[in-house]
Amino acid sequence: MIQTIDTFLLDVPTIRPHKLSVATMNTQTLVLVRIRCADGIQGWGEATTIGGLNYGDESPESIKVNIDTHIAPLLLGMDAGAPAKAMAKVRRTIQGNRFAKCALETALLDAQARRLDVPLSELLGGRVRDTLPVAWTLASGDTARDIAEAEHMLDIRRHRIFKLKIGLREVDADVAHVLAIKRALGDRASVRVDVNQAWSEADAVRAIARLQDGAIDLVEQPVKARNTAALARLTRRFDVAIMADEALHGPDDAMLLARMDAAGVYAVKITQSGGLLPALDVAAVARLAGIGLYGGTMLEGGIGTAATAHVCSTFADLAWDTELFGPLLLTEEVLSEPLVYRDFALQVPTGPGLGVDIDTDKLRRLRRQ
Ligand code: MUC
Ligand code: MG
Repeated sequence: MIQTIDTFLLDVPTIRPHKLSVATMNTQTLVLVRIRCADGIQGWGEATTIGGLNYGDESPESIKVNIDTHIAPLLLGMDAGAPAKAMAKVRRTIQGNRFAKCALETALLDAQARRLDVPLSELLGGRVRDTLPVAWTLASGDTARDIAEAEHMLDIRRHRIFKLKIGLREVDADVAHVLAIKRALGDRASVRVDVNQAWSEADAVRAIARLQDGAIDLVEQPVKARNTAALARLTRRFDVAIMADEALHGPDDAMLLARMDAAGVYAVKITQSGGLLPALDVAAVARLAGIGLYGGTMLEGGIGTAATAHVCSTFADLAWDTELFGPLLLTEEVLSEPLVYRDFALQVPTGPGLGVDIDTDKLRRLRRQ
């Protein structure tokens, strides 16, 4: 039986300013959910988002209030051994609130997998890979500093895929910044850009032509999320792969974009999808439509990152790898044993459930009062 559901906000400083077109992050607020069951088993989930309300329409505070006030009461007393049934009730009753639903589904599945003594991936169809190559985002806003950061990551064999956050400055300055970094790194790295919706279609046409000539591998969400027609025109126009991120809020969007041939790659995010099972649906649509997969992040800490890793470990084809580096951007580790990053890849945890545990002292210390 589901006995208690607790939510926590943890404010954790980032290791450096993280500049996106929509916000500059100096702190990340982790949203954690703990479900305790009558058989003594507990599960953890995460609903972390980016930039308050600058990035999306759920804030850390709204997620917490909505779970505490409206969603947790639906679940209390239900059978903890039937997570699908519990989530069916939540999905039937609650509109929107994708991040909250994701955290609750993660916690329920973590608990159930621990109960069955299997890694969470095995409840999702089973893993086909134990390691996931991980991109790093260069977002200091300074070209020389970004190149030095990339060189360091190559030296320590942590990342050889780099995603550059652009869209804040004018197009010519951004393009020059990206091409300078690609010239410095050459064939040693894959260089990609994420515009976070900042460009008009005309800006995008002008910029992407030059990025494509400069051997940039991937262009993420260049135009407004709801301007799917423009995304489709850009996908048709260019050879360089165009990825949908903010345009993709779960399986319905995945179908819509696939029908329009609007993107060559999908950023699969468990929170944006509204849970782990809906994220698998997004991936299934992509597979059937010939769209490439990329394991995306909302810069979650260790819980959400591990959950996404379990999901991605089940993908037979993960052509564009992942960006599951969230915990590495934070100054504090909230897990008792950190996730392992080695040889340019994240090792998918192998223990029961998520295979990671919260450090309760850290939780007490970092928790917003
Ligand atoms: C996004 O839009 O992709 C993921 C990595 C990063 O640096 O920002 C996020 C959000
Ligand atoms: Mg993005």
